[in-house]
This record gives sequence, structure tokens and C-alpha cells, in this order.
Amino acid sequence: MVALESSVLAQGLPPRANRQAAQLMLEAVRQGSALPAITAIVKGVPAVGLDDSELEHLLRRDGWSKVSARDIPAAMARKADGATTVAAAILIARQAGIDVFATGGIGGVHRDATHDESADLAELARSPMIVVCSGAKSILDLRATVERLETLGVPVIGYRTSELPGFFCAETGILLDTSVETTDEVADIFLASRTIGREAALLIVQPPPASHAMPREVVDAAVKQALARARDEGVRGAAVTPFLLAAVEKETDGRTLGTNLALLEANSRLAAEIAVALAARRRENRE
Ligand code: PSU
Ligand code: MN
Repeated sequence: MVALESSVLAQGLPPRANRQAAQLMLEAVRQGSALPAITAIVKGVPAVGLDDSELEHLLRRDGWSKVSARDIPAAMARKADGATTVAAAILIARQAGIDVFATGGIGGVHRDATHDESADLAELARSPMIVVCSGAKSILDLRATVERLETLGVPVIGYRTSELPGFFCAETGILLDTSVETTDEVADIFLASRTIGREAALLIVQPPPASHAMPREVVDAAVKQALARARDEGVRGAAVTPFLLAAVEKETDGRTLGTNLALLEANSRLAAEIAVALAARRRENRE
């Protein structure tokens, strides 16, 4: 099984694209011979895998708040609907016994010095799972995010790359200590991590598909503009990430949207292949 988040569908992507994103992710996991499970809080119940009517309800977005790990108890008690961030999704997926999760980009340390650091990082440190993504979103301070992941004991492993990808672009100039070429290697590292009782996730990063990757300078310029607007408008808290993602899309005349969809699909596909490799390794180990 491969778990997926839902905040990207309810808040991260523009409304006109979320249906396509959901379909691309679900289909990519199935094509990789795994079962997809979108995580969410549905009327107060943590859910792993949505039925058609629940997915429709989510895609319409009315009344869905962004739920990080700390927000789950209140959403449950109030019987509210909540779209899960990476932090909330991996918490729920873990409890359902799922080992592999895919998303576009994790949250991280924000660029302005306002102590804004995504709760994704702390949750990654205590969620023994394989998390497949294209790095952290370009709107963040990527060096600071990598440093925090190191402090928290979360390995960042490049999948067929030795460089941290920059979400919308392939390159960041930040070199990784570990990279792998195959899904079997990912499975072996994860099993070794579990053998010695590590509780941290493995972050598997791959660049956006070459056909959709954007030039680094274009992304950097758009992010600078977006950050200036967020500052001017005084955006705070959970609203920061959705605001910046929308602003970057505007600054690039919508080009980042195509990249976002392509990398969500590619990461879902890779996560499925890793889940299959992990299941095969476990079978071999039992025999
Ligand atoms: N990456 C995207 N789109 C998104 C997000 C990440 O391309 O919508 C979401 C994820 O759900 C991630 C969250 O967990 O943003 C991080 O938000 P914050 O910085 O508020 O923790
Ligand atoms: Mn934040």
C-alpha cells in the first residue's frame, strides 16, 4: 500500500487542478502494482483510503481545514473534516501499518526569520516510514531544512540523484551524502533502519521529471516575488504554504502547476515500486 496526503488536494493546488492531481496519483500507484490510500479526517474519523463520495466531498473542498498532526485530536473531537498535511498523513498511515508514503514536497524551514518551521520535520523524526518526494518546496530555506533533517536524524536519500532536488527545479547545489539507483536499495536501507530500532522516516528524493522541470533562476525569481507579497499582506501560520504556492504559480504564469502535477504522479509511481520491492524483500527474509 502507498499512503497519500490530502492537504495538497484541498489547499495546496488550485481548485481547478485538484481532481486531476488526485486521479494522477491514484492511477500512478495502481500502475506501480500497489494500492493507493488517501489519508484524511472524515467527519472526525481518521481515514486511510477514501470511498468515491468521500473523495468527491474532499475535492469540492467546502469545510475542509488543513490538519497537521497536532490538529488531529481537535478535528476528531469536533467531528470535523480535515485535509492531512505530510505530518498528519504519516501519523495516520503509520497507525494503519503502512510503510510507504508519497507526496510532492515536504514542509520545512521557511526563509524569513519568523521561526516558521513545518511540523512535518518533527513528525518525520518519529515516523518510521519511507517518504517519497521531490525535496522540500522551493519556497523554503532548503539549506536550513536539510540541516534540521540532519539534526532530527532523518536520512535524505537521493533516488538516482546526488543533489537535493528543488521541487519545481532539479537542482539546488545541495549535495546529498547518500544516493541509490534501485528500489531494492531503498527497501534494504529501510529494513536495516527498522532492525536497529530507528524511529525516523527515510526521505527519498527524486527530481521532477526532466520534461517538466523548470529552470532554477525562473523558480528563484518567482519565489522572491511571492515571499515579498506574503510579507506585505502579513500572511501567517498554516496559511503561509498555500499562499506562497499560489503566488509562485501566478508569478510563473501557471507553469509551476504542470510541474507540480508531473512530480506528484512520478513520486506516487516510485512509491508504489518501492512498496512492491519492500514486500518482496520481506517475503525473501521469511523464506
Ligand atoms: N507541497 C506541495 N503542496 C502542498 C504541500 C506541500 O506541493 O500543499 C502541503 C503538504 O501537505 C505539507 C504542507 O505537509 O504543505 C506543509 O505545510 P506547513 O508548512 O504549514 O507545515
Ligand atoms: Mn508553518
